[in-house]
Amino acid sequence: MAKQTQKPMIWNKDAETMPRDQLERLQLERLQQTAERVYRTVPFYQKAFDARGLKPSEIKSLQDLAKLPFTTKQDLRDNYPFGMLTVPLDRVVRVHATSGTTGKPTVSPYTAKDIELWGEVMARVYTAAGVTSRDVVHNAYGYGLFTGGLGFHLGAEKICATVIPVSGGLSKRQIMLMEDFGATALTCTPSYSLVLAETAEDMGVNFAERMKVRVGIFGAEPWTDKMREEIEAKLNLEAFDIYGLAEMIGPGVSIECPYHEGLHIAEDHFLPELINPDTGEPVKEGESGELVFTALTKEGMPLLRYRTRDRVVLNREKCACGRTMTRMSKVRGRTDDMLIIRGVNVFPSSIESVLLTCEDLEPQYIIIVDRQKDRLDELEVWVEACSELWQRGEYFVKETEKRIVKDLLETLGVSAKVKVTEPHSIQRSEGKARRIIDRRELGN
Ligand code: DLL
Repeated sequence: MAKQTQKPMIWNKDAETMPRDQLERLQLERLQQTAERVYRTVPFYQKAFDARGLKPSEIKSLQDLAKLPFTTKQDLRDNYPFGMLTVPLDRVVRVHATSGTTGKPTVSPYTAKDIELWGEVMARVYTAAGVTSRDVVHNAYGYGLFTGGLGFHLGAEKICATVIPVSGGLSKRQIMLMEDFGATALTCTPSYSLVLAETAEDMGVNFAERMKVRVGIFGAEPWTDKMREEIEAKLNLEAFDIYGLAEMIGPGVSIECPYHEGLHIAEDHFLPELINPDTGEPVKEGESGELVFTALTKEGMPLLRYRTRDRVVLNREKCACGRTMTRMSKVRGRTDDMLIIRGVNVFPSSIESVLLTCEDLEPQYIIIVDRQKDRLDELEVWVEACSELWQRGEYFVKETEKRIVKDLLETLGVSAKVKVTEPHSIQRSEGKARRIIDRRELGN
């Protein structure tokens, strides 16, 4: 569990601790305005409203949200690149994009007002993690079309911290710079934080002793609480989970507070719903479902009921930190990356949890799913040994493999082959880690 080293701080108290009835009135007002605007300016939405026989003026309560059409990644592809804009392109001051698996990226255009909004929600993020103007932020999220680098940069400047725009890669140099510049906060993907820990070790640098880093804000990919423990132990910092997606704004949609009991959603700007991915109906309170967001204050490309495909649980209770904003659990997987292996639903996060309970293994792994012609699906997990295990020799490596096979079978209900590999043998990532190779989809 994360160390509670700080007392909660709040960037925008009026907004973040607003009584819920007031917040809901504000959300409704903003929803009505946004629906009117997209209906008037975006042909896609006009068609979708008309097809339902719905006029924006019929939205009278937050429950009416359910009458609105969903927006999917496919809709964004169909309207690529700027078909969903509500303003002329000359009002757009920046464009980000996410690389898709199927060719064309998904585009996120920002007006000047959208950039301001992004700065505001990122300032909330840093403040929730206890980062202030006195901090030196080593920002190792990738700069470029990806929203991570520039989003964290913007927020750090907004709170007047000292930001080091190092981006990803050249890890040895990063270790040197972190030490020389006295970084106190580290921002990068959770998997890259472990690469940095490993690099320091290889360089003979005792990270915990030599670095002043006390806070890490990690996101952009799924990671479990077990992974959090590893990171906190290796880097000697308090790790905060941050969530976001380019279609809404980028990082800044939600963030943990020092209580680490869910991620507070900036609900005055991003209205969350939780649905059953198969039926589109809301799930019952406390159940897990697919997260859907409506952008309430975006100017350039406000999306209605955007299907994130991320599986979470929502908690609407007020938090001990004082925030009234709904909390989402850590992302428990994606509705589209759940693997179905021999008919059994397998979540990569469950595999990760099993692997990380074994102290002899490093948190570096890949999951391979394959199906030879006319044969059953095969699940294979490759995971790295820690150097002590590797040095103990083959017998102990094989024993560990057997143990993990047994644990995976018990947890997942399907059998898996396990290969414990040499330290440093699995490719590291500077950004989002790619951990799943599903050869079945490739048809070979
Ligand atoms: O990953 C924005 C971001 C940058 C968030 C830096 C946090 C830190 P996209 O590239 O559009 O945006 O990817 C969005 O990444 O739908 C989730 O599936 C996944 N994701 C993002 N944050 C988390 C997280 C950025 N904390 C997609 N935990 C989302 C699990 C996450 N998954």
